[in-house]
Amino acid sequence: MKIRTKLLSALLSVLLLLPAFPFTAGAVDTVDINVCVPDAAVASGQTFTAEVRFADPSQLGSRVVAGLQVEIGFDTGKLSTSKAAVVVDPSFAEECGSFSGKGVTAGGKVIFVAIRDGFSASTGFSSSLTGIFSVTFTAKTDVANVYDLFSASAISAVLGDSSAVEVDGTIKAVKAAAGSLADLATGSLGYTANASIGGKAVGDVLTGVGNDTTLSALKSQFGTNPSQEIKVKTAGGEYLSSSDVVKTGMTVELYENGSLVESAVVIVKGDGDCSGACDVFDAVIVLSWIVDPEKNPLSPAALLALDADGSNGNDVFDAVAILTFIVKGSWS
Ligand SMILES: [Ca+2]
Ligand SMILES: [Ca+2]
Repeated sequence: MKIRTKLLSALLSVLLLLPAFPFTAGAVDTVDINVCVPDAAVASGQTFTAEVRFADPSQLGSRVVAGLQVEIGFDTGKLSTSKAAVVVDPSFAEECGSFSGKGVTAGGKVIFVAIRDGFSASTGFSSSLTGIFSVTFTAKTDVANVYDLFSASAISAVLGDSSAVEVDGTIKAVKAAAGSLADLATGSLGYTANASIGGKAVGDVLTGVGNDTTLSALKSQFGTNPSQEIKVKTAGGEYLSSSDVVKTGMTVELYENGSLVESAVVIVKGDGDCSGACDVFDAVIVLSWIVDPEKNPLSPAALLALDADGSNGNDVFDAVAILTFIVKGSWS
């Protein structure tokens, strides 16, 4: 009851402020909304997230959108969710101010309403927006593919402009692209497929991992959503705990709803002895390898990490670059 009361009061405040805001048909331009749902099996008790987004934010630029109402029906026999699991996108929330409301009904419907705060006849939601809100569902039973639970007839949206004219558009469930390490890596992190060093294949690599980076610090550098998880394992197959340091040659793995999606070899620049940091011993081992690579072998991942000057090969200049890094404290 409390949820409904709050939603109602939000709606009421909107109605009081905007007595002339009925949605009526007639506009020509369209604004489409996607409900991005994982195309994956989810086991009983597991969670997954549906992201509600503008399909093409540039549509907002050509069309003033001042208010919207989105409803997503779900099968209460197979899924559960709550008002707390409906999370408004921060950028979108900023543009709404206090003019948004959300609720989950006992009958199995997520309802979201929002109006642009402080709009004028020419100012609706800005075209830099993508996300609107997300809903995290918990499976009550094993579901072969959660995407199949979001039928077109159960989701709806109505959008209006600041002249109280309904904006044409569509809302549909789309299969969320499984995330990739390349998409999710942020900041200094980089992903390179099929990397090699001096003609030796290393495989897919994650670069830009700094000295003494713990697993929890690394995780914070990925823009994962609640259905995704980053894990790192050693060459021996042991998974790191949060405070363990990520080192050259370890494997970073991306899981989506519990399934392994992608993996890559970790490269900590300059860390050729796989200690997790670049120090003087790394300069020593690259010189040892140069002098006698058969007696002092190094893995392709180590050689890539030791290519400190980025020449796609290993020579004395890598040792010089490593020593320079140590005294300067940065690679640039
Ligand atoms: Ca090292
Ligand atoms: Ca080099």
